[in-house]
Amino acid sequence: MKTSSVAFASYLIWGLAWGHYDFPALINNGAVTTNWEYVRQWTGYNTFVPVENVSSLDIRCNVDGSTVSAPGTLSIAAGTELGFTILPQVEHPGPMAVYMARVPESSTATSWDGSGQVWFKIMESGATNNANPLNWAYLGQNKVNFTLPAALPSGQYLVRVESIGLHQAQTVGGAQFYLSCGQVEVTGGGNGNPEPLVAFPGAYQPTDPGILIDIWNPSTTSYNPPGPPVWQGY
Ligand SMILES: *[C@@H]1O[C@H](CO)[C@@H](O)[C@H](O)[C@H]1NC(C)=O
Ligand SMILES: *[C@@H]1O[C@H](CO)[C@@H](O)[C@H](O)[C@H]1NC(C)=O
Ligand SMILES: [Cu+2]
Repeated sequence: MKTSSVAFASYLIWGLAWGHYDFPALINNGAVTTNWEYVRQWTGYNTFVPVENVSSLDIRCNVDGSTVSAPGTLSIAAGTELGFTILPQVEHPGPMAVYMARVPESSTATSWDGSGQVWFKIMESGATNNANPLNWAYLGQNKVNFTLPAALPSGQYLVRVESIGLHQAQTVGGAQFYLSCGQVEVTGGGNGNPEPLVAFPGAYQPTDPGILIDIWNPSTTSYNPPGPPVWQGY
């Protein structure tokens, strides 16, 4: 077998047999864009390996995702539908969330690192029931989409999508964070004041009830996602 075939075979084993996944492309009002054109191609993306340390910089935009740029910044109108593709699909039970952070005037979406208390949540999908087993809307899905709030001020933003795999979350550091950051320029925006604002790392603690949880225990019949509440859009 040639070396390249071996590498490809191991890629398949890591990507599929281990049940890992990532978010390579933005979806612009239903139109899938090119992989890694608007999403930062973090180091190790082709291994699909999740982040497990919520205190590390990797929790912001994945490994090297604060300093790596995507080539493009997607122009998209406030109040319309943005999304991410999921490759190959969400493989683990757990919640989905989307955060955004406004790029400072002095910087650009391609060069900003996303540091500071700047991130607000615009979408959250927790358990869809209050019973064991808990059910998850995105398990098995290969895309996630959401409405950009109409009140979102115009300007450049980083958009951070996150799926948390809770299958081994019964031990500290066992929850698996699958995440990517996209680069967008919001047009036709409003005068909203996005809040509350959090930092990554900082927003999560390893012992948050939505991160340290035994979903396999029959007495677990509810779920409380980590992080701030969703911005109400005004
Ligand atoms: C998590 O990351 C923080 C910050 O880099 C580091 O201090 C800590 O040792 C890491 N924890 C583990 C368990 O690797
Ligand atoms: C996501 O896209 C689908 C079409 O693929 C649409 O039916 C659905 O309403 C969208 N979801 C949200 C939250 O906008
Ligand atoms: Cu996995």
